[in-house]
Amino acid sequence: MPMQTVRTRPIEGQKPGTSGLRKKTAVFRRPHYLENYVQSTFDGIGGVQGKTLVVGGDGRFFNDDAIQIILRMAAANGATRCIVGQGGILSTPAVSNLIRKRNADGGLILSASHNPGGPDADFGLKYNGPNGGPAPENVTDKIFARSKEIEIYKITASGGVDIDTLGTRSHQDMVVEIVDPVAEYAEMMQAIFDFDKIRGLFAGGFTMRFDAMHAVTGPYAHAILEGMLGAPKGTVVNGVPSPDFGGGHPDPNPIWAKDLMDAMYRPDAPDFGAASDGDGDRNMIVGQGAYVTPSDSLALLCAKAHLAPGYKQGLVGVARSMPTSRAVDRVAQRLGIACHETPTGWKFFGNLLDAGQVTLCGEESAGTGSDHVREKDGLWAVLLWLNILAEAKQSVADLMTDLWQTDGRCYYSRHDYEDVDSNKANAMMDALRGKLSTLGGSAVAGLTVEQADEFAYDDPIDGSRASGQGIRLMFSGGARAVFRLSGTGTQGATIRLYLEQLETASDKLQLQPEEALADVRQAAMTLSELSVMTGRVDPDVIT
Ligand code: G16
Repeated sequence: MPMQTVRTRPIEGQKPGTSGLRKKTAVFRRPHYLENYVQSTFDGIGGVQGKTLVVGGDGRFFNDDAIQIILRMAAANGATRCIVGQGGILSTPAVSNLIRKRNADGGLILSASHNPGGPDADFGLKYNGPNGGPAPENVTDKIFARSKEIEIYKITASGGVDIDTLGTRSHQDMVVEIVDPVAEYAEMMQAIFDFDKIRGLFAGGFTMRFDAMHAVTGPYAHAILEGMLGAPKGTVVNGVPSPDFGGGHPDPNPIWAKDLMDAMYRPDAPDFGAASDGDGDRNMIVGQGAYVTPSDSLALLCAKAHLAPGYKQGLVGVARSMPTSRAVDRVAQRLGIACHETPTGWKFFGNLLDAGQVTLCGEESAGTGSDHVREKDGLWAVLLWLNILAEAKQSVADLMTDLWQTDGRCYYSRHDYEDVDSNKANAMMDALRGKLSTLGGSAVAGLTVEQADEFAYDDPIDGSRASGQGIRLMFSGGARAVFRLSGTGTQGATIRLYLEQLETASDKLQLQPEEALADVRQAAMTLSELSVMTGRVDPDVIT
């Protein structure tokens, strides 16, 4: 068989982070770089001989070329079948669904998520396991270990495979099946939500703007929202995936989805606004003049999910990542269901979902999902909101106000300090870590520290322990500040400061978040000495 075994050498730094390996595109395009990582992944999961893999990406620059390399390497390593999205396109939740539905052995997703794309921007590759979810740490550790000792990789000598035409073909001894990226995902959504009800909502004049941010959800949103649900043409904007996402950051938050925010805060705003990210797993929700934080969105979905057919039996339990606000905890407590707190990273929800202990989960970083797949799912969250809006017949703002009146409001904001010198960022975290045991009882900015610790998680299913998962400062009166270093950046270190303040007084539920969070911010800055240690005063991004 025309197959090459190529001699190679380890390349430093092929360590998967929170969400696979993410680097500058130029790094991925260096000779042997992608090949080394793909071979390390195959070796790290025990080989792909006889296996079926799902392959697809968010359409960013280098997507097509990288897929060709992956297919040639899968064939040379003995894989039986690769299921590939037409044109190389598959959203992350669609990959998760295909892995599960087709009983595949895993999948490779080409994306750097919400990071920008292009020759000078970012690229990424992540491996999802047979449950459809991101590889757990014991697997990513093996991949990293292999990347440090790799000596050869295998690749077929022959040229490309047609990935643009639907149907089945072969590459050497491997079957390549090109599938419609949307069809099976849309079918799943139809089984979870009441499409008739949502169609009725649109037929009654309900208006919406969905911003696909030039990224992967465009085809999905056109087909589902405008095609199946009858939303008027033009509801989906920026709906054609482009290799550099129209030159923007496909990151659904008020900063990068500013056009959508502007549209939703105008007098003629549509009833509902939403956006998704590069690979379709994140979401942003905004009503008329009413931005909903991801943490609040999770709480609202937890409170109302039973209005959608897929969740009409109620929820078994919920989970949130540690830095996510505790709004969902309050709803879960009222409903009498368990609420789990896990480290940042979707992979930590996997065991709880597989064990049937949680139905919904979510993160402050705009990820929300359920047990329907093993990834966060942007369009799913939008459809669940639509189903709730269709049943509740209330506006987004009224739904949120009702929720706050019932459970209190967790004011919340995240401050990001980007591209900080890594040594300085680590020194700041080390210094804060070093004094945690002395902080209890200290008063600062009118708040008293009740507990200061570094979050560690013991997985209740497999007993594994994840430590060093963020520094928490809990204050009297329901305030909390969390410090964490990002695991997804590609340049320097990003310090994330997460601020939260609970408010239950009914006359204080409509404050500006900056006002409600001023004391906890000052306390966090004082205790961490962030400005002195890093030279940074104001954050680069506030969401
Ligand atoms: C990835 C993970 C998310 C996680 C996020 C954290 O998101 O999939 O579960 O919340 O990283 O990012 P950071 O470490 O920068 O705070 P994505 O959407 O980039 O895959």
